[in-house]
Amino acid sequence: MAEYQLYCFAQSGNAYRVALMLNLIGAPWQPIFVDFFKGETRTPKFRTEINEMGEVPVLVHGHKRLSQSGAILTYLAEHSGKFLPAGEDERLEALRWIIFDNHKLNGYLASFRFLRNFANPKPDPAVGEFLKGRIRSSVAILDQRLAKSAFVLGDRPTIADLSLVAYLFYPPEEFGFDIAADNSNIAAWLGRIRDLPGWAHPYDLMPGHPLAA
Ligand SMILES: N[C@@H](CCC(=O)N[C@@H](CS)C(=O)NCC(=O)O)C(=O)O
Repeated sequence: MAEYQLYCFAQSGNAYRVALMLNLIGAPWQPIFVDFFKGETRTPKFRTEINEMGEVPVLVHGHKRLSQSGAILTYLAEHSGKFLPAGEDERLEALRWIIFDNHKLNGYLASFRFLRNFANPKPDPAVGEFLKGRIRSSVAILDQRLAKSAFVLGDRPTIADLSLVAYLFYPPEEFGFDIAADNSNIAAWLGRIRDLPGWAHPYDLMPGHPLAA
């Protein structure tokens, strides 16, 4: 059994944040596949034994069991000393971006991608249009931020970056638009993250891709 276990599945950008961080810090970890598309996160067993919130990612480290990628990234940064915001100002700045990301950027992007690729029945197109508008606005905010510095908090990557990349390495065809092609600062930033030793694509890092028919 590896030191860290991560409940995850390949299509989850929320879980990818944590899988990527574990890889980047060189932690010994193993994925535990969660069959989200068969409803595993909704089962009483998952909710009583794994996570009462009914979500992945869940990280197990010894006696600790953590959910919410923002909390997990914080835990890993504090334990490894890597991707750690320095001092109170940076800590709060990272938290501010992680909350913005969870709510307004990847929160909407994840919902949009789910509805477009996996929902059955398909939603009213107006829902997709609403989400697209919200995504466009949040992506522009991130792109502007990245015009000022190489990474979100400055010249080195932190957990704020690892949160914000959540769904941005998934194939553009899954979204029907290409965020990197349309936003040059985001494209350059994704390139810098891709160059970090230990980077891997979500579909190579977590189990469950391609989806079984
Ligand atoms: N804010 C959470 C979001 C987690 C989340 O929504 N996970 C999805 C998978 S990508 C999930 O497990 N959803 C289960 C469900 O909706 O039933 C985080 O960052 O960890």
